[in-house]
Amino acid sequence: MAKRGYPRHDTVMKYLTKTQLDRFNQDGYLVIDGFLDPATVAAVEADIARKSAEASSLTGDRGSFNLEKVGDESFNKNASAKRPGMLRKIQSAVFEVPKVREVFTSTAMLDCMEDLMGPEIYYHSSKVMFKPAGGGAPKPWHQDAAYWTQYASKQITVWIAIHDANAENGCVWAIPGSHKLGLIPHKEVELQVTEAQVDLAKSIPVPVKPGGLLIFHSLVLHMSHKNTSNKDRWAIICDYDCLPNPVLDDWQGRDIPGIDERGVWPLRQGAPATV
Ligand SMILES: O=C(O)CCC(=O)C(=O)O
Repeated sequence: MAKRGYPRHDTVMKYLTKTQLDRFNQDGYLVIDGFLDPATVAAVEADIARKSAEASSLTGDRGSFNLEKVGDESFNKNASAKRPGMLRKIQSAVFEVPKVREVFTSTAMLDCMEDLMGPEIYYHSSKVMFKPAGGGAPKPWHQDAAYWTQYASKQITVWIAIHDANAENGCVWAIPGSHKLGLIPHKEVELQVTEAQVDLAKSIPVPVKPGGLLIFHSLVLHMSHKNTSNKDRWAIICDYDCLPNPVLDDWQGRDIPGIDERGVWPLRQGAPATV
């Protein structure tokens, strides 16, 4: 029996190559081009646009909608001024945007996650992350595990580019191998680490083409810059867990299909295939 958790090398791979798995273990992240075909990317984009239209007259956060804030500090949750109708996030995206749910619960996606996490896969949280042209806010250096300290740091995040994400419009930057550093202390305001805590010389941009995946370990240090270009940068993000921890954010006792009475949403509960 493979042990619960990841990585595993003793089982048949369902989606990834051994080289990709080794790369993930070494760097703590992995890019896979062309996971979604252009038609699927277009369908997801249209469904996000449909949902976003509901937020067009908002002047403050409501429900799953988070608006961009004014100024470079707009990632700071204590900054009050909002940019009316300009979305930063749709939280709980798999429950709000059906095409996002289809992508993140697809067989190919779960096969890929199984190669990284083992045969037990649980949903953890999800969002659409907008970085609008002409000022979409930066996201400072952080490790996602800092948000989830009540759980073992075994989550893996899948970040999918809906638009071309490059250094001009605020792609993700990462520090290869930083998942081996353990959890670094984060500041309280919009959890982040200071640049003095990061070996910036090792940071590299991680551009991703539309439909491509960026998969990262919850301890990898990463950030993204402000979008000063004239091109929007949208991404869809899902966090998976290999332990049966309750769904984050979304559940709160609501009756959501798929989520059991513990607040846990098992996505796959298979026996490992042995070589
Ligand atoms: O999409 C981005 O710009 C950054 C996202 C990110 O850092 C995160 O979701 O943890």
